[in-house]
Amino acid sequence: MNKILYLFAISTFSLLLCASSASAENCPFKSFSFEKKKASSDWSAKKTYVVSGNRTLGLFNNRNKRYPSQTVLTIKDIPKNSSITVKFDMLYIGSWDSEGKLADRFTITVGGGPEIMNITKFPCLLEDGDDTKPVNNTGFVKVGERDRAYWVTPLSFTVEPSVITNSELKLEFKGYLTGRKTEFWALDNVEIFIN
Ligand SMILES: [Ca+2]
Ligand SMILES: [Ca+2]
Repeated sequence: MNKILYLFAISTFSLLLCASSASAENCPFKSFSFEKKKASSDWSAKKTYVVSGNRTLGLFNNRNKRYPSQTVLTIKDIPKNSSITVKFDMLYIGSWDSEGKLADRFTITVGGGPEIMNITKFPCLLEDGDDTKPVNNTGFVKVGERDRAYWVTPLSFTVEPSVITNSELKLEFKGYLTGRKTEFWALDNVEIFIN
């Protein structure tokens, strides 16, 4: 079976699975796996990057002009009075710091308004602070000249209907990094569920 047919068969199969499941809860309203070079217009920053053979949305770094510092996801046509749940894989690339002078931060906000997530603890552990000796990392990815360790963490959050206006929601994903060349982030497998 050629690749396109195979992919078609898989997606048809998952559609059937969704249609036949007793509750619609398991079927995402929208999902993004970023398998093309550019993400869809739902995203403000569209560049993708291959990490261990898999395309992700990124890379991002707020201190390095070669990379965007944030991306905004616009979700339209949200049914009235519904909350939405967003699940995604967060890729922490490099030596993110949970404390000290070099501490980093990652936030998700509703279009200039309320903060949904404010992450200050990261899984990026290094033996003896040596970034060639990462602990429990998912893998390595080449960024520029260097192979950097990365850690994937599944994250999720729910947005209440009170902050959704005119059936539309803008979610801003942003990192506040101290490292210009040593710390990056990317997103993958974003799924949006209507509750
Ligand atoms: Ca992907
Ligand atoms: Ca840092």
